[in-house]
Amino acid sequence: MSTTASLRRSGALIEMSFHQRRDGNHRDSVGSLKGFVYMATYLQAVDVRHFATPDAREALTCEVRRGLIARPRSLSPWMFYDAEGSRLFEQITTLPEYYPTRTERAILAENANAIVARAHNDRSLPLRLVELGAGSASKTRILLEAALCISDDVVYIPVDVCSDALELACQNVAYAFPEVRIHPTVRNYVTHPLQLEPFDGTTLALCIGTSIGNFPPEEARLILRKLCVQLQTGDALLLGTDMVKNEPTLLAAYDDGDGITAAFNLNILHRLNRELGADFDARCFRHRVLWNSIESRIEMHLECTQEQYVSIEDADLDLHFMSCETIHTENSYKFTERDIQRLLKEVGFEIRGAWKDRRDWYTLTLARLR
Ligand code: AVJ
Repeated sequence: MSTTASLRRSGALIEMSFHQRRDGNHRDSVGSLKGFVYMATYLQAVDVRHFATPDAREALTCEVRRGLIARPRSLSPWMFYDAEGSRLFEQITTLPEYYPTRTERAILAENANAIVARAHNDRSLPLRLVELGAGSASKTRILLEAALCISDDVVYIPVDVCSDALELACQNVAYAFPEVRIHPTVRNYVTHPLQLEPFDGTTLALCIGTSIGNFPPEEARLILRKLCVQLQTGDALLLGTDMVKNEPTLLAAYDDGDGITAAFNLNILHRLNRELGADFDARCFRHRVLWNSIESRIEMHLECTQEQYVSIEDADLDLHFMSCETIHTENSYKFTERDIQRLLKEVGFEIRGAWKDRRDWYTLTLARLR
């Protein structure tokens, strides 16, 4: 059962939804919630301290036990996105080496009207945009602007594991488009698939920012299949995918000269120290990136540079890291056109259009549910 807190600013309605456990405790999916969420300067503050739940810690503890006991060791990329990780990722998106964000934004700036018009052809009906992994929603505003051109009833559901990022997204959107109804949802859509209310209009699901690239093909199919279940025939999906390209460009995008991506990667250890009482010495780990051409993915690892004993109190774990041992923290799969077509076809979508940049570095594909 979901619980809704409503905040009202003249004209703009923002509803936050949280999942309620059987024992009545509210919970967000994962990630610590700050004491207060200020939606916009005009809105009243909501004390969400009691929303920060043992479950967030539980999900973190389960993941740590799953990933750090196994060999090779790994941790899931959703663990990057606590407040500090989300902040570092926003910084990454501004780096000269990290081309995906600005390339996608340029494609959207040129084609948002065409994309939205093709997704929503009955202008008398409301239009709902549901975004998986919305982050700060800085690019989504381009799509919302286009949506408001063809429908005067637009609903936006940003979904993110990090409430701080979501807070920023809501502020950005509520300020720019007070007429948009915003329903932010703090949720880990990987571990807790999204549940959408029935909607009497068109839903355009957004999986942009190449976030689908974090998942191996079978998991990507599973995530899109679970999304399909929440959509109706005629609803659409906009999928953003980073394409396979020359290795030096790919490696530089994940190992920038300023070391921001390295800090983003190492932040996972700092997070475990902060939230699970671990005692990682992050100075004894270094950021490693490699291009796995067989799997068509960039891999990020943390390599132990000095033998280390680590205890993670809340996970009841004592670990021994040998020098050169690694923790695999992220995959970023890169796509070919055939990969995109196969993925969308297999989960039940028919492709309605594709938009690229002039270097074919990035593709936005619009698909409709059959
Ligand atoms: C947010 C998952 C799309 O894989 O490109 C950026 C995350 N990792 N730099 C990506 C990321 C390192 C990003 N995604």
